[in-house]
Amino acid sequence: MKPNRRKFIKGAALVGIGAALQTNRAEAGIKLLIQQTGADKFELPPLGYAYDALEPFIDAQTMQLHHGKHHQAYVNKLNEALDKEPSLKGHTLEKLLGKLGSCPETVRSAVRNHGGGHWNHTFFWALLKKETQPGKKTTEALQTAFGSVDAFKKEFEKVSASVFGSGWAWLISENAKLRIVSTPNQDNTLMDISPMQGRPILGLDVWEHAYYLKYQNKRADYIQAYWNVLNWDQVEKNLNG
Ligand code: MN3
Repeated sequence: MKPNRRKFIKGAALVGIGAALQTNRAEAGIKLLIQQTGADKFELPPLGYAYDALEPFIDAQTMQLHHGKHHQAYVNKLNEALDKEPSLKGHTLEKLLGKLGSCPETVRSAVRNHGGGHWNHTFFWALLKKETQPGKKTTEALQTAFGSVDAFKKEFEKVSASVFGSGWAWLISENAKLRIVSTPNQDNTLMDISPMQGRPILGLDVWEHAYYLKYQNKRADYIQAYWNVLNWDQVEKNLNG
């Protein structure tokens, strides 16, 4: 490719990304904005609680590997991709994911997989805490959308169990309407390339690395255990977001 043409495409991608940020913020009201640091790098966020805080439902070793190894690897590989395309530096992760379609092809898959991995896990860690209960607004919203909190749980379990291979199950808000969806791999509904669009309210990682040490092939048991560690206070915050 001629240098001029290449430069033009990079410039166009950057302008497109800026426009997407404004649209996303205005329409979806996204609160979780993951920033690059002053060195234009994304960083592994601290969990905010001990690795064994979710025992016995999610074991300490799984949490340690999941956060310290898997999530760290997504962050590292995302940074490596951005080093190859400096035009993508200085943006929030939400902005990058919302404009993947215009992301230079050389790094698009890397930003999708590792940027998605970084966002999804950052979102997920905040959703884990023992002994919380659905708040008033959450209860009402789930009743309106699904009939009851229990009916929501049943539907969410069904969708989580039926993800083929690796992926995520989500409760999303799409134009203030709640829906349960799943995405493959590290995709999420903030990505412009996703067939489902919406603001995640809660999500469950159903990759085997999230549960295999303790639950082996019994994903259904892991999904049941999630209800014991789902941070309903954070769900309520996300709903208000
Ligand atoms: Mn994971």
